[in-house]
Amino acid sequence: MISSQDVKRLAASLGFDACGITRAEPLSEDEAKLKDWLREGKHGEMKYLENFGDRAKRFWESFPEAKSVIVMGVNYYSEARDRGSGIRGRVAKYAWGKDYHKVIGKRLEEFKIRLSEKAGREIRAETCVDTKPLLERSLAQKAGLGFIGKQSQLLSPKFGPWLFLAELVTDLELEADIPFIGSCGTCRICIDECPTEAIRLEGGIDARKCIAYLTIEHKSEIPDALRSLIGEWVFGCDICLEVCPFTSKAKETQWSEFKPESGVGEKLDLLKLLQIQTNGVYEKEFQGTAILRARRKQLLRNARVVLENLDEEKNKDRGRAFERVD
Ligand code: B12
Ligand code: SF4
Ligand code: SF4
Repeated sequence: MISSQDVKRLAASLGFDACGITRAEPLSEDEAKLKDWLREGKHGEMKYLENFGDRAKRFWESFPEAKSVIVMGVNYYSEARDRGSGIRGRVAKYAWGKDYHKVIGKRLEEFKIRLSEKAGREIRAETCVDTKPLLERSLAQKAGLGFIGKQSQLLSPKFGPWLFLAELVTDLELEADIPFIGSCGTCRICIDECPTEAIRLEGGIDARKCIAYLTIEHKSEIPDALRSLIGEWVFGCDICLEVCPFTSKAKETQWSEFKPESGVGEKLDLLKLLQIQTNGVYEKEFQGTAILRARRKQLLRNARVVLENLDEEKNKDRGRAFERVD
């Protein structure tokens, strides 16, 4: 027999920063929320989310012996230490190092093998990092890892908003953890600081306005009204995580793969980006990083928007300098 404590010890020995367990069952209430969100069109061009319900149903039907979901958190926080120069755009922290799908996916496979060894039988386990129709934040809250903040990130009492989430759905019967109860209270800092007003007071975001969506998932041109609000973000956005008071809990990651030295780092050179003429060169340049989630055309489009914004900033500065001279 393998206990929940054994599972957590094993997860910690493999470097996972947090681990909790919840029962394997469809999350009907949360899926209903997702349905409403989709009905309101808040997902924009992320068509793959539209059949989430059907995919989730098929997933659970294909795994009737599933008993538990082991939810892992991976701390990816790194302090900014960029000393580079040039005309550059900001990259969200989650994409500084190596592609988390690959890094964590590999570690999950190892976890699965070690669990079978410990259990003394070949267990059935499906691994997931973004890759299955599972609402990862809801599962993490149910497994006791933290609560969902107004900006819709899972906030961990130990690591703040800087955890990747990953799961093993398994046929092992394990004792479930108590769901985490917490709330933002009256805080609304992220709502006030989000440049595009994408965060709703009642919680959750309108992805169509979110810079992370616009720079990574949105394939068409960026709407005129939002271009200047994107500021310096060339890939993703971290503002609502950086301003969250729970960021005071952040600690440097132990995963060398996610440090800025392991990948593209904190900023991308915009003029260099604009010189990438073919998809082949683009793929080679960003191989093994999460940047490839965006196509070459999208990243170059983002680079143009940020250049426009930096130019505007410079013009404003010049204006201010003249004001001072006068
Ligand atoms: C689509 C997606 C996006 C979209 C939409 C984001 C969104 N907020 O919905 C975009 C491209 C904008 C995005 C951006 C980011 N993402 Co993203 N994304 C996803 C993905 C693939 C699906 C999320 C989803 O289904 N969204 C639809 C909405 C409706 O679902 P939801 O917000 O999770 O809400 C559900 C529940 O949480 C619950 N719920 C929602 N609000 C509330 C409120 C209360 C009170 C309660 C009880 C429940 C509840 O009900 C909802 C419906 O089921 C997940 C992986 C996954 N499979 O879960 C990663 C994921 C959520 N993303 C992640 C990350 C890291 C990011 C970014 C930080 C990356 C960046 N810096 O650019 C940003 C953060 C932006 C933000 N403020 O959310 C991590 C989050 C980790 C964490 N600690 O929470 C995930 C879990 C990936 C992972 N495996 O680690 N993302
Ligand atoms: S990621 Fe940026 S744009 Fe998106 S909700 Fe957070 S602050 Fe707003
Ligand atoms: S900034 Fe405040 S309101 Fe927003 S998620 Fe953090 S605690 Fe909640």
